[in-house]
Amino acid sequence: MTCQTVRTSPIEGQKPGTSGLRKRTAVFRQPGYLENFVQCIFDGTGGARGKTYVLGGDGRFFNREAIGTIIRMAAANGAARLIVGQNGILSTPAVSNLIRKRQTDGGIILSASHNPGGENGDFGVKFNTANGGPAPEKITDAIHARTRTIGEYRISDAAPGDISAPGRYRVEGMEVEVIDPVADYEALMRELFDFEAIAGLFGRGFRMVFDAMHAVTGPYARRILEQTLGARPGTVINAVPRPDFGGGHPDPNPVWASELVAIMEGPDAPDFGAASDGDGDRNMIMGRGAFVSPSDSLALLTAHAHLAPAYAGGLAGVARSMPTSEAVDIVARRLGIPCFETPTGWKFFGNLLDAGKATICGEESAGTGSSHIREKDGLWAVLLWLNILARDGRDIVQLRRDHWRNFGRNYYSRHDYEEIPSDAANALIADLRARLDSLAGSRVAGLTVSGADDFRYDDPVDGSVTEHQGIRIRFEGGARAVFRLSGTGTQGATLRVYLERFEGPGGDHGQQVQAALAPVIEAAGTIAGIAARTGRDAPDIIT
Ligand code: VG1
Ligand code: CO
Repeated sequence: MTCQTVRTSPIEGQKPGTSGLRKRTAVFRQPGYLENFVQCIFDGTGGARGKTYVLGGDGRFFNREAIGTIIRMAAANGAARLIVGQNGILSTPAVSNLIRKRQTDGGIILSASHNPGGENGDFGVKFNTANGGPAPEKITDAIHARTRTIGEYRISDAAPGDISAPGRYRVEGMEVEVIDPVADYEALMRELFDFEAIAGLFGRGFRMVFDAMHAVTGPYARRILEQTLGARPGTVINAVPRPDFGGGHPDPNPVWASELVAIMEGPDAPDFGAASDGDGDRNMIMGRGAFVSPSDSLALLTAHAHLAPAYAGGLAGVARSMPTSEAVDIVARRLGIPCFETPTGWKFFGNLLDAGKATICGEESAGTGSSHIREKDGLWAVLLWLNILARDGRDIVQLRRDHWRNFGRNYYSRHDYEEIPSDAANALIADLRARLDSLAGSRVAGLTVSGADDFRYDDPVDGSVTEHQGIRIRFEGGARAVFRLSGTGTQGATLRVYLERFEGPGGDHGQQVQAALAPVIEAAGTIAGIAARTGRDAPDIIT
C-alpha cells in the first residue's frame, strides 16, 4: 500500500455556490474531478496533516464511491482520523453536531441537498469548519483559488475499508471510526426538547406524517419519532434513503412533497405533517389542510420557543435571510430582541450564532435552526413544533390564526423561473441594478415604489462586507419584491422573485396568497420585464 501523488491540472468552474460545489453527477464522476476539489479543500485550509474530519452524505448516487475516494485521499494527506457515518450516511445537521461535539477540524458533506439525485441528477460537496458551520466566503474563496493552481493530488491505493458497520480500523496511518449516524443527533435533541411532553402528545392519539422523501432523514425520523417518542408505526413515509430519491426532487415544498400535501388535504388528515430535504436541513410544516409557509413558521417558532426547555430562558436574538418575510421581525420587536438580516445561505448566520447574538435563524426556503448547531436543521424544527403543540394545546392552524390576529399576516410567496439562459438572467438583474436610483416614485400596477437597492451585508461580528445579494424594491404601504439568482442550480440560471405584502392584525387574513399578492406580482413582473426577458409567462415553481 502506497500513497500516490497524482499529477493533475486545474478544472474550470470549481467554485462553491450558496452551499458547496454542486454539479451534475456525471461531471463529478469525471476522472480527477472530485479528487481535485477535495485536494483543494485540504490545501485551501492549511493541509489535512494531523487533522480530524467528519465525513458523510445523504446517500445519493455516487455517495458511497465518493466516500471511499475521500477516505483514501485523507489518509494520503496525513489526516489523523475520520469519523464516518455508517454506510456513508450522515445528515447535514448531524455532521454539524459531530464536528462540535467531537471538536474536529471540520467535516465534508456529500450532498446536493434539495437538487434531484441519481446518475443523471446532481451531486455536491460541502466543507464545514470547526464551528460546525458551512465554510464562510473567505474559506470557500481560498478553496476556489486553489482549484485554479492545483498541480497534484494525493491518494492512497489502499482499500477504503468497510463502513457498513460501526467500528474502527486504519487506512495507512489514519484511523477511521465508523459511527451510528443517529445516536449523537438524537442525544442532542433529547437535551433541547421535552421528550416526555411530546411522547404524551402521541400517547393521547395525536397523529402525524413525516415525509422523508427517500432522503437522509428517514432513519433519523423513524428512530426519534416512531421508536423513541411513540408515534405510531408508519408515521414516517418514504423512509428508506434511495440513490435517486425515488425519482423525485427531495425538496420539501408543496410541489415536490405532493404526496404529503395530498394526505394533509385528504378526508382523514392527521393533526400535523412535515417533510425534510435531501440532506435533512430543511423542513416543511403542515397543519390539517394548511401549508404553513417557512416564513410564518419561523415567526411562530420564535414566538413560542420558550415552551421548549432549551429556549425557556428566552432568545438572545433572531436572524433571517433578506428575502425571508418580515413576519419574524414583528415578533422580535414585540419580544424586545434584535433581528438581523443576512444574505441568503446559512454560512452568513455562523458569526451571529458564534457571537451569541442570535439564537434562532431562518430562511424562506424552509430552513430553520438555532444555536444548538451551525446548520439549519429539519428534524429540529419538527421537534420544536411538536414540543410547542404538546405544551400549548391549540392545534397548528389555530395557533397560526391567533398569531395573525395578534401580529398581522405577511402574505408571502416565491416565484422561481428555472433553467433560463444565463445571459438573459444576468441581463435582467444588471438592468434592474442600473435603474435602481430612478425607480423611486414610479407607479406600477397601482403601487408606488418607495425605494430600491442592491442588498449589501456588513457583518456586525467580523466586519466583512458582502455585496450584490439581491435587488430589493419597496412599495409604499410596506409591500416588497426581491430579485436574485440562485446559487445552487446546475443548469442555466434560476431567477427567484420573492413577494411580500403585510396585512395588519385587524385585516383580512383569509385570502388566497397569490390573489392577495396580485398587485405586487404584477408590479414585479412589469418592473423587471420578466416575460420579455425570460420568454416565460408564468413561473415554474410557486412556493
Ligand atoms: C437555496 C435557498 C437558500 C438555501 C440554499 C441551500 O439557495 O434559496 O435559502 O440556503 O438553497 O439550501 P439559492 O442560491 O438556490 O437560492 V440546501 O438545503 O439546498 O443546502
Ligand atoms: Co438541504
